[in-house]
Amino acid sequence: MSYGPPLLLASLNPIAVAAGDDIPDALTIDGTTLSRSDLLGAATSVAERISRADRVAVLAEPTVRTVLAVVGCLIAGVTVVPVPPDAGVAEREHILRDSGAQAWLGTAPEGTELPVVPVRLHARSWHTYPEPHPASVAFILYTSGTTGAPKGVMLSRGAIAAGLDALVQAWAWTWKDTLVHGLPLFHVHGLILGLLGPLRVGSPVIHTGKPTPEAYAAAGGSLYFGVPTVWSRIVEKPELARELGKARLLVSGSAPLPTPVFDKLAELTGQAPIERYGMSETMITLSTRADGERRPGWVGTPVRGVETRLRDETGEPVPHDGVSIGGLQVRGPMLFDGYLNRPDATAEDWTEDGWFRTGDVAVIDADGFHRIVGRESIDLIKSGGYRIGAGEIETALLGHPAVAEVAVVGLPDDDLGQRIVAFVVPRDDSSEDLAVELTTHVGEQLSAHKRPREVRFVDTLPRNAMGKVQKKQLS
Ligand code: MCA
Ligand code: AMP
Repeated sequence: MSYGPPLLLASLNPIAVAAGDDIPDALTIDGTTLSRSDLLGAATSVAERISRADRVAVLAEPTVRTVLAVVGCLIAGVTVVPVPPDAGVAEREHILRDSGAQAWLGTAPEGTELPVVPVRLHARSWHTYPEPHPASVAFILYTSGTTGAPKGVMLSRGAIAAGLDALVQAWAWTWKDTLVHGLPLFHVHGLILGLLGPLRVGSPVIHTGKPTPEAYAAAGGSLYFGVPTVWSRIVEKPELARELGKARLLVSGSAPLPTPVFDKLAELTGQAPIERYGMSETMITLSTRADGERRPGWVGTPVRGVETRLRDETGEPVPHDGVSIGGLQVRGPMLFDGYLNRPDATAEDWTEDGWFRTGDVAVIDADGFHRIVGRESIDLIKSGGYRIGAGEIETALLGHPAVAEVAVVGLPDDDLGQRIVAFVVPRDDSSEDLAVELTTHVGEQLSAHKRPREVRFVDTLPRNAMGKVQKKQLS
């Protein structure tokens, strides 16, 4: 008999749950609140149904079913492959094929060929499972590269535990906090930090469905997570923003927080936001601290266990003087285990001496504060906090018969940070209808957030003597 599990989700430890009449509810999502006992009992029942599987796909809608599926897999030691609920045909097929998921757990999209294992909301089991090994892969999270289809980032239980504990320390996060967010449950931000974080710490979490200013203001939490688009929409509604002044910490990440938004948020809520920086591959490596300086435009210092350095194009060190710009490299216990089935791409990302190349360009000052200056590649777009590869959208558009040539770029956008714009050379005539058709086509093949916000028809694309498209000239 083992009483260990689930150590990763420490607040769901069976002994603590059985003993804790007064411990707070675990979570509220989609209008339903679950006590810790409900969550543990229902998720353990899920674990019993899938404990012989290696890897299952979960359609990551923000629902109780998704939470039970994820927690059930973590209890049983089954790897979860979260699938964006709005993933189009090509993206979903790629994720299923590449990941080797054996079944859908919970809700499945129509017409699927994989078996479906239902998640029962009212079933309960109190069986206990041994804690899976920390090196075992908990999640395969699909994330875009500059070209090709998304790659599967393998995150181990040990990496997740280390990554969360570092944030607990940086943000003085305790079970007394109530976390509020409305972020998607298929990326590190909403899923690992926003769901597993509270279940590790023991703080309740309220998932608002969508991260609207109204829902954030009404939730009455002490700790809030948002991408910059969420914060910029909140400061547009001063009355609602002021409500957040009662919170302990407002945390921004996934993309650069514009300085005016930082300042406005500080003015309206009486507190400067915490900024932190991370990647699907690394979890969160840099952050300002609950008890430390919060400087607009800067993402703070390495969290516990992380080291960083800057390198130029030739691999030579770049001084940490607050002005010199270099490629940011990181190492630490929360890094991923490589891309599934892609040893080539994994090897490319690591230096010979064991540092991960983030692909971001940064400066570090003499106090160890970091500022992210931008990305090395123009082909990785950040829109609404989503990382989107230009190549993937170009491939989808080239699959449409009306498209002769295409170049996709991210152009500056006050709301989204960058917005996806497709420059298209049509085979025949262009029209407003064709623009809508192409946008819909991308949505059918990929995910909704990968649809171009704008399609601009052009006669030619700017190319250099080698024939390569000069994306910097597209604006
Ligand atoms: C959007 N719409 C469109 C188009 N684009 N319609 C037609 N054509 C298009 N091209 C639709 C939307 O589907 C939506 O419809 C409506 O227009 C309004 O869009 P909008 O208000 O802009 O909202 P949104 O774009 O749907 O959402 C904004 C958002 C979202 C809520 C900020 O981008 C978001 O959830 N971002 C979070 C991303 C994230 O979690 N990233 C973490 C990864 P309708 O209203 O009908 O739906 S980064 C990570 O994990 C690392 C480790 C880190 O550092 O955190
Ligand atoms: P993803 O893998 O979707 O999490 O995207 C990771 C990328 O998001 C990083 O490589 C950065 O380019 C960007 N990013 C995340 N957090 C920040 C931040 N606080 N400031 C600037 N860029 C960020």
